[in-house]
Amino acid sequence: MTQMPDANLLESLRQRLGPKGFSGAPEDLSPWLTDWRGRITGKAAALLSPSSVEEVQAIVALASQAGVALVPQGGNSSMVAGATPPVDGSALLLSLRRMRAIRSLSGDDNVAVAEAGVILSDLHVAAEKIGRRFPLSLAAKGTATIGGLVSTNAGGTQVLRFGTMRSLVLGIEAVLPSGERFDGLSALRKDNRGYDLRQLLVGAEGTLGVVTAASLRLFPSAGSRAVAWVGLADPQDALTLLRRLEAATGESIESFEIVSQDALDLVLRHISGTRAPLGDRHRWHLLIEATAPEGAADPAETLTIALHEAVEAGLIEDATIAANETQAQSFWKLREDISEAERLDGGSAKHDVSVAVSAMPRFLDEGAQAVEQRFPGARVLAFGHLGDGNIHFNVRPPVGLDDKAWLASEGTGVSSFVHDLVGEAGGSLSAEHGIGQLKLADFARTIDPVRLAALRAIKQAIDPKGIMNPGKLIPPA
Ligand code: 2HG
Ligand code: ZN
Repeated sequence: MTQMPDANLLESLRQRLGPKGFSGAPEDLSPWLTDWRGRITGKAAALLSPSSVEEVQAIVALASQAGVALVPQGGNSSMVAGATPPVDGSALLLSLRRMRAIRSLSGDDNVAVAEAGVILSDLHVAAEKIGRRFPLSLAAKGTATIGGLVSTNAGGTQVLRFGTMRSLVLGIEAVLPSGERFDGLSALRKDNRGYDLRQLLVGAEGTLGVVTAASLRLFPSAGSRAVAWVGLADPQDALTLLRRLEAATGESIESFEIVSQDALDLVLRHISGTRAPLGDRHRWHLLIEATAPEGAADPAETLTIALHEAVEAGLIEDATIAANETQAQSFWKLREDISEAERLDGGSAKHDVSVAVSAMPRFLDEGAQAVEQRFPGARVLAFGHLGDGNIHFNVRPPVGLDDKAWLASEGTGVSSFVHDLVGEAGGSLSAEHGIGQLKLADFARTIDPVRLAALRAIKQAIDPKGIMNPGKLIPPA
């Protein structure tokens, strides 16, 4: 059990951090107390915004002494309320947003060292300036921070080729729950000294310490990219297409995203300036991106031929390739704005699930049927990273019902039902977004006891007082 923060602790923190680093003002706190989806509003007596590792150490040391919990937060774009403080006001909010230095960028090593508060799109821009690229990308790139991306092992739309955050992190600097600084930033390509604390911190959702900086892999800038929009009837054919494209284009396919017609309709309805890339309606759509390095042949040509052959063979119904960068961006907007369109429409019970890539087409069909049969009127909205076997299998309320009321009464049951289907298919109930608060009950209900015991033992060893982001990820005893 942690303690409630008292006046002494708050005063010590205020003195140590100064006016820029400490605020108890409701207007400073309120934008950060509710998760992006608007599902949970927490409470905190103070917002702590350190500007250096030393300040983070001081905060954690003081909180540890007092036995008071801390909730680390980056851009507050979690889909599972992973950075939202508990509602009882027992924790302090620790924002890493002021730590936004890119400490170094090296084209020789192909490594960037970025502090936790660096915004993803700022890192993209900085890397491009030296002819390099940090490939991880996602819709929230304008707000998501490096610390959050590391702590949630973020995925996004380029995982097919570059992997999740875990495979892009070479080093980590973090403040452990004791207040000590763990310096694991050295970006060695090979380091085999046993347990890897850096990788343990990736995806730990702030429960083992505060990530303050990371060394990240860079790649050569893409010389050219081709972005295609495809209409088709059957996700099984989409996978056949993916394997054909991979054979035809080598390593160049980096995104293979699926969008249902319903998801596209939502975007067209709610996001201004959008229009459908193809004339007809199709049950499913794909957004495919291929890139090639500087000097290599433009992938558009190979992609055009391959897609043409796929239409001829009846694998897909229609396809178009963006004629220029503006059009490429407009295709991407249709994909990236689905979450925002869904939110504007009233929200959903979200399920960020994975099964084996080859099992996903069947899951999409049978899963949707099962949900719609069990919860009449509920509408499955499926989209996401088909190439990775990870789909956002969201369920929206029946037409005409109040979204919030439906989510409150049916949401838990719908989610348990979907997560059980995923379990039966041998999949994961969190492919990408993490556990946070919103997946915790179902994670606790379904976790293998051997894994649970190991998880708890690690947590206990590193954070014996339980001050780091309590109520997230680790199922309570
Ligand atoms: C995406 O792939 C994100 O766009 C968000 O992971 C998914 O809103 C969602 O359910
Ligand atoms: Zn996603």
